[in-house]
Amino acid sequence: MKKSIATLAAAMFCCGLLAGPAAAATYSLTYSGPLTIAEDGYFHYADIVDFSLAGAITDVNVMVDIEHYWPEDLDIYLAHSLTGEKGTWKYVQLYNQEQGGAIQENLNVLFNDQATTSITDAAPPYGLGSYQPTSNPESGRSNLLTDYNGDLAAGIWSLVLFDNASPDIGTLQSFRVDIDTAGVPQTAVPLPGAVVFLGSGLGALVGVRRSRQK
Ligand SMILES: [Ca+2]
Ligand SMILES: [Ca+2]
Ligand SMILES: [Ca+2]
Repeated sequence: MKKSIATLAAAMFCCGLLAGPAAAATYSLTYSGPLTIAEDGYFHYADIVDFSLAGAITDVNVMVDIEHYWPEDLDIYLAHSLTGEKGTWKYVQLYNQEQGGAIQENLNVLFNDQATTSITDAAPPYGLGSYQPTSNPESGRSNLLTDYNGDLAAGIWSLVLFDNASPDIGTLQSFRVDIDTAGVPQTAVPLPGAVVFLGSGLGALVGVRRSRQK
């Protein structure tokens, strides 16, 4: 059943590619948890799969709703891939163990490059505010959501979470990705990658799930 859904989604994606230039659009995609962010030494992935999105990205914002007694244990990334294949994932770090202190509980904020303050510089409690992603990403990682601009919006959007310290654990209740797109000419679409994905089906998603972290 799952495989047939994935195949249908991929077919819709393919048809979208063949339909020509896409109109500008705004998408709001939501993942509903709960997803436990265990202290098990592993990254935890919350995936939104949507191959029907059309056009190239002009802006991405991310809302996270996380229950956690000590959010500064957490590293949080947004990751996107058009196909799910190894080596195609683009990561942006949103949050890097920001030193909020004990008074900050939970994390329910919007990450937006156009906000006026980085969450690194904000004083908790953060409330329901909008912040730029961390200004102190892990070495080699981007902290710019604008890095997605120009990429095709379709594919897999994943919130990637890691809890660095015990004993407090948390739960991802939900996250939302807001994506603005503009139309792109048909010649800009990477058809060979899409064909490979169609041939590999759901197995490609499962395989990449284990190996996406570089
Ligand atoms: Ca970190
Ligand atoms: Ca933005
Ligand atoms: Ca912890």
